[in-house]
This record gives sequence, C-alpha cells and structure tokens, in this order.
Amino acid sequence: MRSHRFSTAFTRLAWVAALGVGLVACGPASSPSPATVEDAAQSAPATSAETAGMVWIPAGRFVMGSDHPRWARPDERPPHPVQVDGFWMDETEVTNAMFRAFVDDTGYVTTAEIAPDWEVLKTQVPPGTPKPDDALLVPASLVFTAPDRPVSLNNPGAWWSWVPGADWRHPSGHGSDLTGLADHPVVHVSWDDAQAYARWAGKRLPTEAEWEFAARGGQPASLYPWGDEGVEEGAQKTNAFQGVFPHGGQLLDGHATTAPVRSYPPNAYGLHDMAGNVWEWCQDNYRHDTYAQRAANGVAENPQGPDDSLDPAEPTVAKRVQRGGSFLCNDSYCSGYRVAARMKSSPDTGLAHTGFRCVRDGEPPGAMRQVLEPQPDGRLARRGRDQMTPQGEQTRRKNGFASNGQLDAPGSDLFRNGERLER
Ligand SMILES: [Ca+2]
Ligand SMILES: [Ca+2]
Repeated sequence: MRSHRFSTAFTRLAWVAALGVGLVACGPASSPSPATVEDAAQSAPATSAETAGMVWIPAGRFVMGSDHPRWARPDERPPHPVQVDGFWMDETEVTNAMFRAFVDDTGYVTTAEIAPDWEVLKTQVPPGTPKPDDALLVPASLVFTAPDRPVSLNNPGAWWSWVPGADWRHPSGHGSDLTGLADHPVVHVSWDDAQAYARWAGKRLPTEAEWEFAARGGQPASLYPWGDEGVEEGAQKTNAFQGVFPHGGQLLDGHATTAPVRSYPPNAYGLHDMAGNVWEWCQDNYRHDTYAQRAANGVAENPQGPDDSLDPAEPTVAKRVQRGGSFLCNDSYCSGYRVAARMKSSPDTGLAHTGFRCVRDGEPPGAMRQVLEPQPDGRLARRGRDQMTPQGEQTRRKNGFASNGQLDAPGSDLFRNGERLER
C-alpha cells in the first residue's frame, strides 16, 4: 500500500522543523495583513453577476469516502452517506488574475510574503530550541525541485526546497514572475490566504463534503471526476505527473508545473481540474478519523468537518483539508486526483502546488421567481411560481433538475459499487 508514503504531507511547519526550530504553528495570529478584508455581503438569491464563472451543484445525497481495495487509504474509510444542499462552485481554481484583483483591491499580504517571526516561533517550540540562521527566517515558500536521481518517497524534503522570495507573484522565487501565468491557478497561498480571498469575493471555501460531492459529478461510484478510466489511459484528462516520481518526469501533458485552468475537459457539472493541477483548500479541519465518527450517526447532513484537527503523523500540528491532487500526483506516489482522496496541511502552508476554489450559497439558476401579470380587471396576479425563461430551464436541466425543480441527477441517490441503494 502507498499510504505510508503519502501520510506525511510536507508543510511549512515541517520545513521550519528541519531548520531546527521544531514544529510550530504560525497561523492567522502571526500572519497579519496590512489591510482588513471586509466580508462581502452574502445575499441570497445570488445574482448572475455574483455567480459569474460558477456552476450550480444541485443538492444530493451520496456515499462519501471509499473502501476501494486497491486505492482507499485509512482516512477515506468507511464510506458513509452524506447529504449536501445545493451550492454554487467556481468552475476553475482561483487564477493569478483573480487573486491579483483581490490583492490590488485590499493590499492583502500573503503568509509566504511574511518572514517567520522568531519571537513568535520560540514561544511555540520546546525550550532551548536553537534559533535558525537569520538567512532562513525570511519570506519564503516551498518549491518543487526535481532531484536528479531516485530518492526515498518517505522524504518530501528531497523534492521540496525552501526558496526565499517564493510567493504567489514569484512562483519559483526571486527572478520569477507571473508573465504568461494570468490564467494559471494561484499558488503559494495558505488556508488563511484562501479564506481572506473568499471573504472578499463574497464566497467561502467548500466543505470537504461539498468538494467531494461536486468532484464526483453525479457519478457517485466513480474513482475520478471523469469516471473510472485510469489517469494514464486514453486521452489526457488532467495535469498530473508523468514518469517516475519525483526525478523522472516525462512531461507528456506539456505542463511541468501548473497548467492554465480549463486546459482539460470539465466533469459532468462543468468543473475543471477537480483532479490535478493544484491541490484545493477546503474549509474543514482535518482528522484521520472523521469518517469513522460520522458513520456512526446515520446520514450526515451538510457536515462542516470536525471541531478540531488530528493527524497522527504530526499530532501537534492543526491541519485543514485539501483535495484533488496536483501536477505532482501520479499513481506511483499519491493518486491524490481520486475523488475520495484526502490531503491535509497546516493552515499557514502554501506550496507551489497548492491553490483553491470557492463556493457560495444561493438560489439555483433560473430560480423560481414569482411573476405578477396585469389581469383584465387591472389587478396583478401571480402568473406561476415556477416561471422560468427557456434559458433558465435549459440551464437547470443541464444541472440535473427536472422542470418541476426536483433533482433527477444520479448524484441525488445513494450508490455503492455502482448499485443504487435505498434512501
Ligand atoms: Ca503535468
Ligand atoms: Ca485542482
């Protein structure tokens, strides 16, 4: 099994630990922003402007997690029934152009642009921990650097480098910039950064349940957003890592790092890159045993994640969930592009393969509106509660609604191993 390789995600904290500082948490309190990000109004129903670039994910019930004999890792077990309300979801990962609009508007400074503060760190590490060299306590982030020879897959430090100056504007560090990358996903963003963007945009991060439900695209029993065909079979379906990870990349998909969003076909809901390209932050705290706890309580309705975090591999580090895999995933290493695959990292970690997308609550497209028409007697009368434009009707059908507003998408039913279960 590969789980042992994948169980230890590499985090900003882990790197600081490698410097001799120990595992520390430098989350929101130590990551100040010079600008206050105001919450945008969460008004409902959402207008077409507010949902531009988003698709409606209809409410449904599904089996979350996996017990796949080959692929499922312990934290994906047991599969359990989950119900989610409908929501809007960004069609793509948040791009550099989108994130730039946020920063230009707010002056927000990301976690990676702030030097680790030793005065803060030393209060969180064991007494006597030596202070790292000042040259290392600088704004920096973790960048993938392919080793020139095979390395142990248990040591992410062999392919991640702490690169001063690396941040969302400088994906490879000093001297790099965003030329030609406007439509690539933003990277080097921490969970805190993603939260700040979401608040500014009037959106929020998806729950882990929403993310998985959306990724399944109405094919609840499938391994991947596109179905069951293997990543390396047939047509190229995602920006992943080809070759022998991490030293033997073959670049068959043409993208050594990020790819422009929409480079690959969307899933059935119209969502691009739910597999691969960059990992995507979710709202939830990560616990390895979330599913085991949840499965004991019947159908989980709109689960928001556990109240606290526990990763047995790093029990002192609180973590948030990430989903979907990245350009560094392949079947020999993480297979993170499976719809059920879970990942986690500390909220102050933003690596070169980590981004996010947002969701928002609201009404479905072509939402039912009361239409009043003048009647012969001069009064206004309701024409029909479910009156919709032909375009609205078409969109709703595309999203799995019958004309009566009821779901007819397969995602509204429970499936296991391809068989429909009783509700
Ligand atoms: Ca690639
Ligand atoms: Ca992705």
